[in-house]
Amino acid sequence: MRRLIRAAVAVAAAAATLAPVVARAAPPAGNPDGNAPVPVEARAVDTSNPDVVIGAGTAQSCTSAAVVAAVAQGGIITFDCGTAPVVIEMTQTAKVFNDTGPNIVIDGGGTVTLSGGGERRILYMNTCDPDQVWTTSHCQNQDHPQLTVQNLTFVEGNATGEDPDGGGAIFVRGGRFKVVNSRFFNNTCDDVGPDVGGAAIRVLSQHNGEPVYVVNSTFGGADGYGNVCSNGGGLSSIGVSWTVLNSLFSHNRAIGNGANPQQSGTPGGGSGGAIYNDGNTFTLTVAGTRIENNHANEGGGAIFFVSNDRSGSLIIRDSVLRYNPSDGFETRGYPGIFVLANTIEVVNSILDASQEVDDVCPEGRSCDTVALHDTAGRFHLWDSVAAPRSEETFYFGNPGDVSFFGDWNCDGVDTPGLYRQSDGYVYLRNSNSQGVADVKFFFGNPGDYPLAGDWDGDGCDTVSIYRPSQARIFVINRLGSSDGGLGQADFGFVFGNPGDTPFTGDFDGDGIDTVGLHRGSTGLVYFRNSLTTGVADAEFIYGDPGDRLAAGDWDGDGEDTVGVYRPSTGTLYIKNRNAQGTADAALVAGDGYTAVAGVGR
Ligand SMILES: [Ca+2]
Ligand SMILES: [Ca+2]
Ligand SMILES: [Ca+2]
Ligand SMILES: [Ca+2]
Repeated sequence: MRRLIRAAVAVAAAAATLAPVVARAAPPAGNPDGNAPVPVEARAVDTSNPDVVIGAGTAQSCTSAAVVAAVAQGGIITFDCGTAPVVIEMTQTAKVFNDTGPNIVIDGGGTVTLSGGGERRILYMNTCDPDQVWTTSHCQNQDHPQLTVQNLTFVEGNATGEDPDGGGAIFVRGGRFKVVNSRFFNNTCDDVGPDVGGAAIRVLSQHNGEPVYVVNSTFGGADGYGNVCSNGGGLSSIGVSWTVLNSLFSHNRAIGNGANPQQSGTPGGGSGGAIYNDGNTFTLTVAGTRIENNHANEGGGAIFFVSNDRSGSLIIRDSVLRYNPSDGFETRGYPGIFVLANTIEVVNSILDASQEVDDVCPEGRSCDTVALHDTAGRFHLWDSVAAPRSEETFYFGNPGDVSFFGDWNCDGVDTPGLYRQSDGYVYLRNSNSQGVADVKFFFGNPGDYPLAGDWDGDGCDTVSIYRPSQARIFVINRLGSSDGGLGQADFGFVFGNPGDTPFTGDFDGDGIDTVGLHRGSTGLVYFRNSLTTGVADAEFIYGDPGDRLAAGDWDGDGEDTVGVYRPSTGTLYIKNRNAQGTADAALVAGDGYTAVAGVGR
């Protein structure tokens, strides 16, 4: 039976409005790279012969009251709101009655958005709620109703303070539930609590433990669209199995704190940035899915999966889980995941703590890359300033040596050098590999800092020194050899303040390297473009106290600019202009590096 449902009077606030342009630019449904096979029972339902149509061809006819009435009636529900995308502001939660259906399908046709306005949950089904009619004596395990939402967008649902709690956009207990081609943006639930979760969806008590299918759907998907709750920014459940296919979760957050059971003196929560699954025997299958840039205050920036009796299974296939930081805890070897399970199966998938960052070197340019020096005296030379990337590692020198890079043999490739401050010895190597020094000499006084650069533009780097006690730079355009002393500097000049750390680069692209200084306590960076005494040609604040600074031509435009390695977060921040402001790229490098250098190759 096909019936039109309309509100008798379209109240302005309750009527649909044409979606603003920004809503049309919102992330699409699903993971475009997902190719997991979708079982027939997980696919969208044919809604070409609906039982109920909401609206009469215009946005104004699509009201909250019409949606509430249609859902209460059940059956196959579609919309006729005109061709343009519409947002229906719900003034009441739409609730399923358990004696309808048993199949209930809500199909938004790809143009309908249901909004909770930040005020209320959008959709509710609960076989154990007497107000929605009890249809069996065992409400927690019954095969109906079977609810499907498809081609719909849910925004700004809010279940804060609700009982039962969680499920900002959708709460389901009992029967079966399925989500296809749908999107969830900016939904919320309680911000603290040990077990409350599912800013987008919370599900309990599915029939015979059969899975909830989530297919080709998006949760968050871009900065400013994420879903946020104490636990489970996307999905949350107890004792429920899920099969998540070809979907995208990003920018969702679990913001509670104190975990579950909560540590004393805390409100609890903060686990499962994207997905929070608790219970005994259940299975979470994630396939063809991307989970990226979600965050948990406690455990599992991407997935928190706890099978209390260790009978559950976590299966991840053909998926990418990348950069889902867990501030509290995660399972070793599974970045972004905390898991207690019988079986953990990861097949053809990427689990990575680092963020994907496009190569900062534009196509066709020749750019510097990065080398990091670790506390063990090992160099890590990146093949590109990008993530993912590969790196070469090799030992050279002793732990504690001051490292730098330069082109000692004028072949266009930078290789490492070391300065042993205790005895003023310089050790240079002409290849990026383990081995002894190719060139060795002494220069300067104990306590001096080494400076590598091409001070005369002849294409060869040499080693000069900065003497902090005098704030004086001694420049020399030749290398020593054979354990000899280097003799007199070519010239010297005063620049900088004692305590500042020197760095070198060609900041104006004239082919001559000059000297800058970095004040670690404040992040002040200043440099001159000539090797003479005088005021700085540029001065700006970059980075935090404690950052390690380097200069390099990251974008291949001929000018060296700053980058910093931040030990506290293990992150490298690259900037393509010598000025204050946000980094052009932030790359997770890892912990435990003492120095960073720009490396020409
Ligand atoms: Ca070289
Ligand atoms: Ca030179
Ligand atoms: Ca220069
Ligand atoms: Ca540059």
